[in-house]
Amino acid sequence: MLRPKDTATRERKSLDGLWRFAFDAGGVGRGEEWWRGPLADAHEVAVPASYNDLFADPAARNHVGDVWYQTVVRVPAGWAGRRIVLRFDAATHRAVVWVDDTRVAEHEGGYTPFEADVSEHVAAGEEVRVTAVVNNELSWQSIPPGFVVDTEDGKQLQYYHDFFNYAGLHRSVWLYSTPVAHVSDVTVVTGLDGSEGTVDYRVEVDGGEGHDVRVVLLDADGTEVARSAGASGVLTVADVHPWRPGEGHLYELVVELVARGAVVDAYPVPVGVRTVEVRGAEFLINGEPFYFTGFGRHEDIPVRGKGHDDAFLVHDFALMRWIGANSFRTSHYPYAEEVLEYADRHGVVVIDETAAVGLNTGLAGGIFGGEGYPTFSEETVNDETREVHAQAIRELVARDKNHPSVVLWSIANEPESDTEGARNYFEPLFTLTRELDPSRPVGFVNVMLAPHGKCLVSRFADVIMLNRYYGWYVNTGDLAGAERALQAELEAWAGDGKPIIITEYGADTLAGLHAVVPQPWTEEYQVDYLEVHHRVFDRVDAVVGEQMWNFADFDTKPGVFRVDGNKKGAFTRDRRPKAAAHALRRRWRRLA
Ligand code: GCB
Repeated sequence: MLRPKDTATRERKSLDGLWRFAFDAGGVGRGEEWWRGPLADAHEVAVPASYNDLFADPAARNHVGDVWYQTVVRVPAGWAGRRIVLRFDAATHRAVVWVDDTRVAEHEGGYTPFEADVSEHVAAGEEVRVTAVVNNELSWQSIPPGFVVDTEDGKQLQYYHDFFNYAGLHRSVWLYSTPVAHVSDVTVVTGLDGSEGTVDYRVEVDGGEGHDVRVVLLDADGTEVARSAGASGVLTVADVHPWRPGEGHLYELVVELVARGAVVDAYPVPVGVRTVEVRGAEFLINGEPFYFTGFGRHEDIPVRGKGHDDAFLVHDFALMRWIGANSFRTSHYPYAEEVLEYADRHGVVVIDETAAVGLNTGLAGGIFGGEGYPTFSEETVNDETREVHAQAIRELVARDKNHPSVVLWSIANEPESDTEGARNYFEPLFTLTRELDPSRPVGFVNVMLAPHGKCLVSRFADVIMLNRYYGWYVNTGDLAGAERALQAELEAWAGDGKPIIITEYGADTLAGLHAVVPQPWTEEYQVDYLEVHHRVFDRVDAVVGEQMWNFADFDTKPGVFRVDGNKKGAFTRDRRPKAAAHALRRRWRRLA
């Protein structure tokens, strides 16, 4: 799905800012058709942002159910006769949208965009009312899964993942226009052969029967390096300047739709020419072994919650650069497209993950009302869930396929993976991901509960991704024992002959807490814990990466294991370094 852009033939208008907003605690808005007029008793709310922490009100933070967003927008007068599209970059976890009284869109899944052609429902120069009902409930058939419990105090939400269920319009909303005949999709796959680069392209067109497609590849300074005609083809670039980790060199593929010699539509796609390959136990970028350093992260900041924020975007990348990180994982959902575009431009390597987190009742089972649920069953995660999961993968690949920064798909985080149910659930999802994108390796992130020899899903993966907490959840306070256990397990995985990325290892640490003897939660313990892990990684050749958990402290639901959230950050939630940040910086700058 193409991101809205201003081009010679296209225009976009941001709908970001303050919107009218109403909680629908009784769940009556759909029946009462609240979209038909101005929302009554409305608050004002910021878009983009999670609504949860804006109001200093526990009922707002913990609301479960529908909320209503509304704004009025004037359609630019110059858009007469054009195709007009309303686009939401994200609505967490699902939404229905109306333009005035007409229902125009519905979308499931909180972290991928959706849009509606509203040309027939709006008039250039006139105002329209845009209303969205956004719902934050999780079920066994949502990705991520969870369930709603009815209590005396109203609905409560339970889920198996370790971050707060922030909700709302987390990313920008756009009204944009294109010509009626327009470019509707572009796919690029790049190759390298010595000093020659190739750009395999495929263009899809809507409403342009009889029109021609032509493409021009420009270098960063605007010089033309290749051109071609036709909806698909291969461009070759002599003396190519590859995209590589640390250096985000980008070309621009300008796609034009042409009728009778005139350009009808133009759309530019940034292109990084690079290759990705798994060979034996190595992960190769441009044919060279790559070692991942960096983090699992979250989209999580004070007040805005999961709302995208460009200031934090720039600052977080600055901190990753400061610390010597060359990569991160979009744990545990697709991040804002702004983040991937930034990574493209700055040569930061990304493991791109779906929102399939918490498909594992073993991780928190029993805590919820004393009831244990099986993860995979007719009543819990089932075939219908798998179809929702498959759709989440389709939407992720459709959105992110052209980003050179994305080198590996992660289709789930820490699902149950040691049962036949898991094996049957996941095998077709691996097949699907490879069909959608044969150019990138595919994996999932394995949980400690399914170690080597027990996991039945890792056989489908090109890369082994492991989250390990020796010295924290097990061997707590016993780093010598942790070192032995980690070494033994990694050696077993190395026997599979695939590359291993440690996608999580970490220890909760309260900034400012110190001790002279090793004490969990102190800054010293976090440093020692990391050192032990690094020693082991250095001894196991198949380990091709380390992504510490987490970049920064982040918010979670309340719990006896959580002190104002998860404290495993190298940085605090307001991005101040703990001692571990300095230790990581020394190591990663040396490795670089
Ligand atoms: C994990 C999860 C992550 C948690 C982390 C922790 O394995 O993947 O979402 O936050 O452990 O800190 O427990």
